[in-house]
Amino acid sequence: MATTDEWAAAAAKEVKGKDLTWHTAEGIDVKPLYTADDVAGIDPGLPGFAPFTRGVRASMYAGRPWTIRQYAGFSTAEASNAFYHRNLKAGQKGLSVAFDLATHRGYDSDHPRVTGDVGKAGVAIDTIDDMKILFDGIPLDKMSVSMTMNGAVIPILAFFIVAGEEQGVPQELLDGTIQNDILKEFMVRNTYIYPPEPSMRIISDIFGYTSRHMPKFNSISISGYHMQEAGATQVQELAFTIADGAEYVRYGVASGLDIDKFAGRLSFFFAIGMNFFMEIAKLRAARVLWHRVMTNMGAKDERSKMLRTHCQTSGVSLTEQDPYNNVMRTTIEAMAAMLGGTQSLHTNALDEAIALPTDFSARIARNTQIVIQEETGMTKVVDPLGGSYYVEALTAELVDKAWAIIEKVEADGGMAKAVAAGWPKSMIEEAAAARQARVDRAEDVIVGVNKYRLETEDHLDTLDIDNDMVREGQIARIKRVKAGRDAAACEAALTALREGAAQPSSIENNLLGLAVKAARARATLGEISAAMEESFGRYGTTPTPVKGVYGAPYEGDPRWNQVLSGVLAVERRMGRKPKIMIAKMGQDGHDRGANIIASAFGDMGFEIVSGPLFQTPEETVVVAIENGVDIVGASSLAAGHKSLIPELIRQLREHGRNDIKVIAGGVIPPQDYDFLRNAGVAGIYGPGTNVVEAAADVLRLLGHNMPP
Ligand code: DCA
Repeated sequence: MATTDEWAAAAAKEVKGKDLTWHTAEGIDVKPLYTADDVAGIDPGLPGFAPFTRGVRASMYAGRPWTIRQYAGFSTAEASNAFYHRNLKAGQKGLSVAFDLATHRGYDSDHPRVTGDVGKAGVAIDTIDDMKILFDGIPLDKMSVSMTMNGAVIPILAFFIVAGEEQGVPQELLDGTIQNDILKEFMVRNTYIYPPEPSMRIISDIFGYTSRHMPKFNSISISGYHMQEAGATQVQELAFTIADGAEYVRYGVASGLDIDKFAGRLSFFFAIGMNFFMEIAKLRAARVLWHRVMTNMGAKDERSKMLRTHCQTSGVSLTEQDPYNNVMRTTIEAMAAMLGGTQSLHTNALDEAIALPTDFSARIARNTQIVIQEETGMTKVVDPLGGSYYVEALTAELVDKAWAIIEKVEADGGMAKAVAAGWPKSMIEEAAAARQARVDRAEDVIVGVNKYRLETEDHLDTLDIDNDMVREGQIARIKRVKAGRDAAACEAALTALREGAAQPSSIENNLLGLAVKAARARATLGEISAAMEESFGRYGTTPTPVKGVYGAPYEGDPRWNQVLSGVLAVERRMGRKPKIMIAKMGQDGHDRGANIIASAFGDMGFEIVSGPLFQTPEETVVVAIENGVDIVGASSLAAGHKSLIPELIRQLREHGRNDIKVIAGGVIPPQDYDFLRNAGVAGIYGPGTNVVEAAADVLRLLGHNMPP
């Protein structure tokens, strides 16, 4: 039998001494070979038994495969309902509702701040009537429904409960999950409404209400997904998600709940990216960590310590370029999710990098899971990678690395305090900027983007939503609902909610309980949100870009130096640094792209003006003019670009400031480029743009003769 030393000598000879260690972004040194020595002392136990490393059920998929749960929703309740029926007929097993950004942020569709957002990145829900139409013909006692809602979680859950009631399904029988994870919103996704403290009260109130009345309902989906999408490493995603979970449990207990009465209904949600084995190990490590955390917090019931999770394949791993490659990417990620032991899975559609799925792309995405479940035999053996030297060693290493961050969070007093201090967000943003630099420098390969790029891209048909039509329809329905309700009864229910929000939490003042009464009285989503806003206020932030992380690896790079000289030349000509404002308009809080651009351009010598989130075009123009910027870069990831950016240009012209150039970046389908150019957009930078080249282009716009 050969020894590992003999193997090392043989391998070194083959590669002429080259170091084969892979230094991952997580700070893990992955070796080219794992052996029994690496798993000495590691016993992953058995599936269905603590600490659930190998899965939460004894029989796992051999007994019942994971739930195929595709996240979907767009335009109106009618259109989304029809889409759900088609998908369920074709083999989907559970529902997952995507709401539009107006709904997320607690605005009715007739609110002037949301003209660009209604029905765009999800379905518009303003009233209980919308919710009833959304689930028409879908029995809510038989179908488990997940709802991604965090900001307007109280009215949405109230509408869901009342929709069930009016379908004849009592709330005790409702099955599903509400995302309800506000901490990660403050960290990465920004679809909050209220400040952190009242937002945490909302969560405890939901735990209280659901533990009393909705025993089958998962009261939260503690989500790492958006952290990875925002650029977090797998260790960061793991650590902050588990730490978020611990914080929610602490708040639940502090509100007077018995830990074992609600913890069994907490669920999780992770992203699955392209680092195949790391993702498998991450899900296994998550279960070990949660079991440890919950044991330390005094949970007795094993169900309270069992981490059940949904997964979604990674959106940021998909490319606009050569998009059929996305089918392979999603397949690989789906396999990692199942080999890691997920309970439920969404597989992204191949056009997800640029638009909402069409029926065609949604079918391929769904069938990716069906093929794995029904054609491959992969589900027949529980945790088939259990005992793999590499997977077990990696699982243990991820547990240790994440635990170190969790301990730091706990030393800071828990995740709410850490989020308020801002360091988890900065850590993620630094990881995002570093990753962007690795991609732009082609150190991390993305096929079809920074390697093997096609000379010409094939056109892909994508879904476009007529936003004006959806908004008009919604406004008409809001009017009908308001005209048909008992105005006094509705006002009384809203007053009770207003007063409940102004007082400390109690069973009588439970916000969800009060909102259910308001929903029965036909109060709208905007009215219910506004009733709480009177006491809680509305929260807002301005991004602060990280410095030096993007630029550091470029030191000495010739192209980088050309751009730096270009910026200096413009600075000399203008007598000040060129100024670019990074603007986020509409209710789209996805600020990863905006932050990366701000960080990178800042490192290249531009002066950056970061606009606050959720601005109207008018507000953006005011900030741009007051700060004397040369360029406004509008970052759009949620399909509002066709209304918000032309309006911005119109407003600039109205102020006589045609000299301020407008560029656009983010998720913008190529077929919209001409429309935007005709509206006056000077440069468009879609997904896969090299940021240094984008800066070179901006210098050209500023009149500098930049070499190609
Ligand atoms: N043998 C026997 N029973 C099983 C087995 C098995 N092998 N596998 C599952 N079951 C049972 C479970 O006991 C469960 O019932 P319970 O809730 O009373 O324990 C039921 O079947 C449903 O299975 P589960 O694995 O819980 O799957 P889902 O209902 O799809 O729930 C979960 C998954 C992650 C817990 C949930 O929070 C969810 O659906 N999240 C989705 C979040 C989402 O879509 N986000 C969008 C971005």
